Amino acid sequence: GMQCEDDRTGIGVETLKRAFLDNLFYVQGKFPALATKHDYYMALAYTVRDRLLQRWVNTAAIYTQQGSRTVAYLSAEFLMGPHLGNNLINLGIYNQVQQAMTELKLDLKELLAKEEEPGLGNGGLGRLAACYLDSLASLEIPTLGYGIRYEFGIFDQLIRNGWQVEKTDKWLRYGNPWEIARPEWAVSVKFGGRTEAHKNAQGRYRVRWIPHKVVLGIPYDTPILGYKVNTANTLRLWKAEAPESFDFEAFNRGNYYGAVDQKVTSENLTKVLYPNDETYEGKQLRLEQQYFFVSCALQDMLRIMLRQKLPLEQFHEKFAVQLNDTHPAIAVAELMRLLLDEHDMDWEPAWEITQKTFGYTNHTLLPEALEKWSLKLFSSLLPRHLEIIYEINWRFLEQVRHKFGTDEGRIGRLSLIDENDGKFVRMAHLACVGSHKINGVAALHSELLQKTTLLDFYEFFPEKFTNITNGVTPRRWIVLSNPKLTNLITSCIGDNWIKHLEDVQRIETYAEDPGFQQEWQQIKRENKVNVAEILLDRTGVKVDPDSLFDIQVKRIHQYKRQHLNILHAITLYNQIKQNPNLDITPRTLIFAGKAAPGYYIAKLIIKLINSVAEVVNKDPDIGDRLKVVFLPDYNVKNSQPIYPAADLSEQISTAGKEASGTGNMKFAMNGALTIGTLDGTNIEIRNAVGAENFFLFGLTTEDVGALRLTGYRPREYYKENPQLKQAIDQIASGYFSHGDRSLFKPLVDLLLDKDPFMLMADYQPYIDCQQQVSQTYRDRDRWLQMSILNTARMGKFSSDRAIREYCQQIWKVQPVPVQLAA
Ligand code: DL6
Repeated sequence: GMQCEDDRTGIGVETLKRAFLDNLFYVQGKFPALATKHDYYMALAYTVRDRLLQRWVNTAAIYTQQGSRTVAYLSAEFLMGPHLGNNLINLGIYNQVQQAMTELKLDLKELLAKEEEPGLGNGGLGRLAACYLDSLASLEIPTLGYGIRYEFGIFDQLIRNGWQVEKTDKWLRYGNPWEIARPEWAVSVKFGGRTEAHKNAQGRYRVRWIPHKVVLGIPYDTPILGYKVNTANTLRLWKAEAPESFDFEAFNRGNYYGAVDQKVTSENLTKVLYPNDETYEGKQLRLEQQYFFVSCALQDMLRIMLRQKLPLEQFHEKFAVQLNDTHPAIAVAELMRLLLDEHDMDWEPAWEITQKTFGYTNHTLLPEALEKWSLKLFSSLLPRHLEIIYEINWRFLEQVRHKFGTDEGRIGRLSLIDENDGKFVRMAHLACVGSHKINGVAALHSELLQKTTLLDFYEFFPEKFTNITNGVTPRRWIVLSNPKLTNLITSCIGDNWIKHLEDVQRIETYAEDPGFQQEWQQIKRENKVNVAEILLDRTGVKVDPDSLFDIQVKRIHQYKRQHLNILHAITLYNQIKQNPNLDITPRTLIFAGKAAPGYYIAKLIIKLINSVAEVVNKDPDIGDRLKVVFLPDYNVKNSQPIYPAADLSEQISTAGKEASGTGNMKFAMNGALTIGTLDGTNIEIRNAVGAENFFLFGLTTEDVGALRLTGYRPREYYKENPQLKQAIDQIASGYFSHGDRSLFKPLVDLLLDKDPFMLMADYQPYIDCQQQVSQTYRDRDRWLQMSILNTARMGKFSSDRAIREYCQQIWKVQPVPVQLAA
């Protein structure tokens, strides 16, 4: 053995066992006979953490020493998923740890399952931030992720009687071994009050902000290790606390309850994540959260600059700050305030620094998602920022007039203030004006941004606009989730593909190799058996692993059209009922996803899926030919077994609505074929894998626009299509709701009268395309070849490629390799 290995850093099996038992004793305070599974998980987590800390501290030392240019990724959401498994992969010690646990008569899988995931995000946007942190560290780019340490993340979803029920996510209940509090770096954040003028030392007028309240921000740091490198970056999440000194002594002397009340109010700020995906909520607390973490982050960056003795004029040279959507867009005004009011800088240099500092990523075209804050709320919470925004706007609109003359329509459309229907601050406009680059997240999305939502900005400064197509990390989404496929690929082409996903292309030569196909099929089957066990355990539904696994997992939203998928399920059901001997390709339809708690129609869609499932699954005429299952509580942890088990990936949003999609990438990388519309990155996936290896259907973005213009009449499709009519009539008549005709009426009426997402128009093309899928699945060799080619050609969709593009086009940052000090 490796006798000389340090117990905190060594990676030999004997060392790992010793370190693990030591942590069980000295961290958990247990000996094996009393230890619970959770104690063992914690002991292992601390064992891994020790190995991370060695890299983390070295990384910090090198960044400080070299004064490295740093990416600051500002995001209200980081949907990290469980850390343990990912850290084992990135440290390269998964196998050693597995062996160590086995020798201690423990099962690594069971310990991994004990980790509560930090669900600090809603969906794609938060998960993208997590993939990007993995790639940034793997590419050795100095990075700080800044966000909010929500005490309660996205709710846990229960299904009761077919309905979604939300349960508080108490993820911190048993402690979090992955974070370290840094109270020594706490900052103060002001809210409310008023501003006043005063003279500075040079006798020049400056503005002072006298707030109504002050909240403390405490940073909690989590190390983010790259794959097989020594770089460990930092995710710095802020928790709100009451300051000891402010209201406590000055205002509440002798008023103990008042003081405690103040504490409770302050801490409410970071209590809970807003569970809305794609709709903003004009709630005061949400704006407070946004300003809170942004101010904490910028103050923290200023502290780092001062510590490194860098002049503030170099802020944009030290930091490239990315705004993950408009949630952190208030940063534009906050950096201006800090430079002007707290560091006595003049407007022009402060504005130049600000614009050079920020980049803005837009993640949606849906109008209901565009954030705007009423002037009333904004001025009461951030009076100084409103003054600054007025000044930015005034100067900006002067430039607009200079370029385009007095075109009041254009000026009204570009203004940072919306005066159409009440007065609002438009956060996307603030982000555009305050950034030097603006990007969409897929080619189509970036094009539509320039042609529609941000057209006026595109006309004013076209050079700011660019596209960076999203990507996902192959470490979590292939290596960790699909170890069997990983081993097969690596046994053929070596393991370079894990860092350079373009290399998986090399498995193309095996696409028609019978031996390879046989192994490929075997792995898919084992992954399906695994999911079949999970489904049985969580839902009681038994499914056939030899059926076609047809999967749609994502947030529930009308534009994503889970209800179109359900119309297909009903159609298949009716076909079998009409012809009981029908020789159809057996299918298992799997759904999962959360609905925003206040999104009534989305919740009704969940109820519909479960209601159809109930009828279909217990019908003896149907047997194993069709099953419909809704897997509750979709999150990162529960999703990891899903992608590797899919035969078919459902990406069926109305064209023009899904900015990118990232689940589509996870599926295709794991060998699922896609049925999809020409939307988001489906288009780019289809181009990459080849049109012949992709099931395309439906209206294009242009078709959707044209159909709207000429007058869309959804009821006509219903009247003229007997299969569609039968399916809709069954829903309406209570066939799936024990005769209750009122239950699904809102959904049926919506589809027949307005159908804003054009399910009626896309129904028959979808059904026909699904028929093609079923046919193709029967040709085993053809399907396997298509599946292999999908994986082989997905190289572009690694988040490493996306991050390289951000580094070159937007951030202008270079890798900073880290060596471990001897
Ligand atoms: O860019 C990540 C992700 C895309 O893949 C999805 O298509 C898009 O819907 C999602 N956007 C949001 C919007 N949230 N806000 N604001 O979550 O971003």
